[in-house]
Amino acid sequence: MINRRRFLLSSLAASFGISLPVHVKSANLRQAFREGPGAPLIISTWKHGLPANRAAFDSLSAGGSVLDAVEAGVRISEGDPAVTSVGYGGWPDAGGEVTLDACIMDRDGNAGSVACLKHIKHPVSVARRVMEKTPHVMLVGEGALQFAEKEGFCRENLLTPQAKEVWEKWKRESAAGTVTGHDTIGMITMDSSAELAGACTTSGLGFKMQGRVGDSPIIGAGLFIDNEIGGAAATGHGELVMKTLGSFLIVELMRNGMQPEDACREALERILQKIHIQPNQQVGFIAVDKSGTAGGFSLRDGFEYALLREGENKLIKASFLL
Ligand code: SD4
Repeated sequence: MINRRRFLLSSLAASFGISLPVHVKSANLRQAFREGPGAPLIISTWKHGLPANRAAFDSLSAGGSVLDAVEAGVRISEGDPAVTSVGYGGWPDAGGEVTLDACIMDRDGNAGSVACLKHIKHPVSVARRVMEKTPHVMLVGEGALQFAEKEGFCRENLLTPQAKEVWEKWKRESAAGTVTGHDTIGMITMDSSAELAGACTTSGLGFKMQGRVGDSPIIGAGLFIDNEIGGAAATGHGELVMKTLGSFLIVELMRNGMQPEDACREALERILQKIHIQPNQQVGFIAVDKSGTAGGFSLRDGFEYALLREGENKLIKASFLL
């Protein structure tokens, strides 16, 4: 009880701008979870997060690790051609090529990432191999593809007839430089022992400049996990998230006692303070802390996230700033 009181005190102190020593806050977050129900919690961005959450939950239920679960979860969106912003069926770049960005992070602070990867349907699984089988964090382009093939991943055509049609229409009708789409999947999974893992995977902004890489595969921007504190993930215009290292910032704000939703809001305020944003730009964040509190927030109206906890998997409309 004393520890729960201290946890509440820490949150209260944060709301008055008073900072407690980091080791006290971390210990309180850990203790608060131990006093909680200890059920898995899975949060992910957008409506397609619902089936992804379910797959992550099924993986945990089958005895998978929290890392297995987060990978299994986002692979659902990667493999679904109806999800036109992730993996197979994703909208291509300006040259008509599907290039994928993804990252994954485990409870021990290990991370793997791929960017501008062509022809491979499940970039998150390649990112996991980068993490587990190389001394590096990130592989890009041709090198990432070579590594994937060496690891046994097969080349596939990722451009569906539907995506090709949309791209051809864009080429005929749209002004050069117009980009679109905000449906990256970012997921944070917490198992019943409060261990955390996260993943983020996308085909990036539709019709992006060739060679462009967004926030999603950048550790600290599209995703960050600190197993002592919590995790955060981003969706939307990656340039805004990269310039403010949004996910890392959110985890640091939670380290200082802020609630996940407030931390997401604060990271969006930071974007507004530091960057001149365009009228069409959107960013959404999700976050979970070690006590099992989850939340999200977005710059503008329209962002939703999927939250699975205590057997219920539901879509939540995020509050927004503008
Ligand atoms: C990017 N953040 O490449 C991604 C795009 C996206 O939901 O659609 N996010 O900038």
